[in-house]
Amino acid sequence: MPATIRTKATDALLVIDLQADFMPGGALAVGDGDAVVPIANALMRRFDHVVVTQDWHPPGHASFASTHAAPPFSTKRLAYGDQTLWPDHCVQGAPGAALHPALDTDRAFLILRKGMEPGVDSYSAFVEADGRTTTGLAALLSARRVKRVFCCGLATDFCVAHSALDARAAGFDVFVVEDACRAIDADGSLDAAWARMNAAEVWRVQSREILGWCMTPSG
Ligand code: VGL
Ligand code: ZN
Repeated sequence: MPATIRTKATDALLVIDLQADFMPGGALAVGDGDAVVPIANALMRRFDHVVVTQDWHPPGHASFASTHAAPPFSTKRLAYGDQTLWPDHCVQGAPGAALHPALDTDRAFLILRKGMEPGVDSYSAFVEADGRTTTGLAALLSARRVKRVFCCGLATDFCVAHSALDARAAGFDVFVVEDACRAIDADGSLDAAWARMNAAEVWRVQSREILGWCMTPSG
């Protein structure tokens, strides 16, 4: 089968949070998370505009359960709304924050770090959890004449979904490459994320539609 999606000069790929802490054995491990690294590498070669994101929290970040002496995966009301509390993860400069060593970032024009504000989380690569503070990414992509944004990485139901929804809200046509993502899936969060994405007309696609069958990586 030939590729059914032909990538264009006005397409961008976001490669989201492929970091050690989200890999098996990491502090906030996403099951099978490392399986998406070779797919992301293959996808990046098909895009003229590639952005790699990196969750990059200061120690004592507001999204860490330890900061509030609360159990991980509980919820805490913060100034901007309800925040899921996570195990400490992706602390700036720590080994767990490093990008996966097999991720080939050579074609990325930007490595965007997010979640750096001590009191505000940022699942999205576009807008922080306060719903107001922009990372500037939408303007940067628009300046490069990008019209379509393809998303892959971790986790489908958190950083990928929030980035996809915000890209859509910023006026881009948005595609999530499902098999190039893996989910945390706590309390039905994966189904809920797809419901929101479907409602927003974020399109679900598979990597083989972009790569063609013969290019689907095996490992
Ligand atoms: C993420 C939870 C906390 C993600 C980041 O990359 O999906 N999830 N921080
Ligand atoms: Zn985080």
